Amino acid sequence: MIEPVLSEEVAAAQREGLPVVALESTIFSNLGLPSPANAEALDRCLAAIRSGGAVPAVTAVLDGVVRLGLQPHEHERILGAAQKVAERDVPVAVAQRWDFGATTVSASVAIAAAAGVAVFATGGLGGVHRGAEISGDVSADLDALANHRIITVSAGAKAFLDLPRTLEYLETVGVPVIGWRHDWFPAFYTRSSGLPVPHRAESASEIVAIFTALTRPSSGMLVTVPIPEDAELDAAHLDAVLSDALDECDRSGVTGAAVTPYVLARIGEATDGRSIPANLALAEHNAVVATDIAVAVAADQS
Ligand code: PSU
Ligand code: MN
Repeated sequence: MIEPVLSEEVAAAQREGLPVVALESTIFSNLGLPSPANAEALDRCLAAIRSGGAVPAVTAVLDGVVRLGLQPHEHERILGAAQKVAERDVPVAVAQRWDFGATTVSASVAIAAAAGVAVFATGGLGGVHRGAEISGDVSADLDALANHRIITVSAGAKAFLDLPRTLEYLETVGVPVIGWRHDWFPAFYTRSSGLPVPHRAESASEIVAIFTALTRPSSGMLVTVPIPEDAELDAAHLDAVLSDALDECDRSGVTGAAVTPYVLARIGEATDGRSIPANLALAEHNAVVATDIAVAVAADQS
């Protein structure tokens, strides 16, 4: 079983029932965002969580230790070269004492839920990849949401996924998907995929009420938050870029865990870097919403 080592601050917050928001580390590593945007993303997410009155808890595997909540001097380490750690890779990263394992959503929800943290913020969730009927490529993020008791806040799932199948999968594994003040499943850089979310909520207290009423002892839920309007990218251009990038993956044999970092990098180039500020804006905004929810969770439990 995962037994994360908590920072003193996160341990104290958990003891005292104070709000905590977990963050993954893949998006801040060289697999998620280029430098120096990754450092800015981390700073903005940490600041948003603190200014909303919660304690941020970044997950990572550092020197073979599963961590939840880092010291300020350690933040530098998660900005660098990383080995991607999904939930199934956590035991390997520990046993082989990986220097820096960057945790994805699946690993992060497993780690945060193991410590009883109720809220986790990310940028975009992994999901069912286009062509999954052939490749079988379905992100472990989806099963992790179904198997750990935590609220995940994301800007929907990445646009280059098969979003209808991603929603179907979440339905199959019993994960509630709740649109945050919005009727549409967001497509990361754009506010709507054109697919309706099954349910919507207007407030953090509604989210907490749903979380409290979950039917299974250890399953989670997804809150989808659209990218702020002023940061949204042009959907038509993005579609063209995505198709090209996915074709390139096919041609050059990029598969599995390498697909997401590859496509993200191509989108960055093809949008003249405009995907980067969009990514930062949505990650920060998700952290803001997650903090509101974490504050409501703490109030509910006190
Ligand atoms: N979305 C992003 N940047 C990322 C990811 C998603 O905009 O870096 C990462 C997340 O950590 C997510 C992971 O959990 O990609 C999913 O990877 P895969 O498709 O291999 O499961
Ligand atoms: Mn995959």
